[in-house]
Amino acid sequence: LSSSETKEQLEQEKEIVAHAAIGCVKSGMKLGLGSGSTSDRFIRMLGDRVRVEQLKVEAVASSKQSEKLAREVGIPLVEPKRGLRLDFAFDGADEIGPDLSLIKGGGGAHLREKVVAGAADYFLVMGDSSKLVNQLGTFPVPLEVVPFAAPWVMDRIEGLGGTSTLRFSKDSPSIRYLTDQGNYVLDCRFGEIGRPAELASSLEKIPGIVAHGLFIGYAKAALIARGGAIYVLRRDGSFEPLADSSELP
Ligand code: A5P
Repeated sequence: LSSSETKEQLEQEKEIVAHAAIGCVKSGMKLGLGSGSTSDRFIRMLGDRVRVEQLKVEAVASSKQSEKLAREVGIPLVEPKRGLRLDFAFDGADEIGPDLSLIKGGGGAHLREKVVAGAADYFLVMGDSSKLVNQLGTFPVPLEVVPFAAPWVMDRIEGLGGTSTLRFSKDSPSIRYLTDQGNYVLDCRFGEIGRPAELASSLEKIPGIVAHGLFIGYAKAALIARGGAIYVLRRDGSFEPLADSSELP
């Protein structure tokens, strides 16, 4: 495959996996909406179902961008509130390990994505075939950091054997990228991450990191599109074709 064919294939897989995930949604559900290109597709499809089938759902958005899109397509939005639990949260990922540990935050929204995933009874990840990896670590781990702390967080990352790069805006490369909360993002490389949970707990000890992009123990399952087929990766490591989205959870 040429790289453009591959890109086209991955775009198609994103469409197929978002479509499969939509099959889990039933009227009356409270949902968490992820961020990124796969989640955007999911949000558009959900908007279609809300309009066409008069599906009654309420959703919490995990980024300003997803919030804007959800409003545009007519999904009723709610804010976090005491006692609110979500039936499902749906989101993409940058890397999906065989044990469902994830790297997220390529789009810089991982803090709110983690909050939303943590408020859901079932966090379902949607991935094209490029997202499934044997070991995490090719994609850098994003850290949302308080600007004041950034230089010392970079020193601490070096102390852990990693390297970090401050993220700049894609549109204006001289401007630092800012998260929805007004914080910086450091993209960190640690080589292959053999023990993601250990790295996550080391990162959690560093003051100034508001959220890291490792999601350990959050996902209940991942839907992976490969060509025209959808597979389900579960916590027990099973990886099987999905017969019917309603079999989840
Ligand atoms: C956003 O902050 C990320 O966590 C996304 O979920 C992740 O980057 C996946 O994005 P795509 O669906 O665009 O690949």
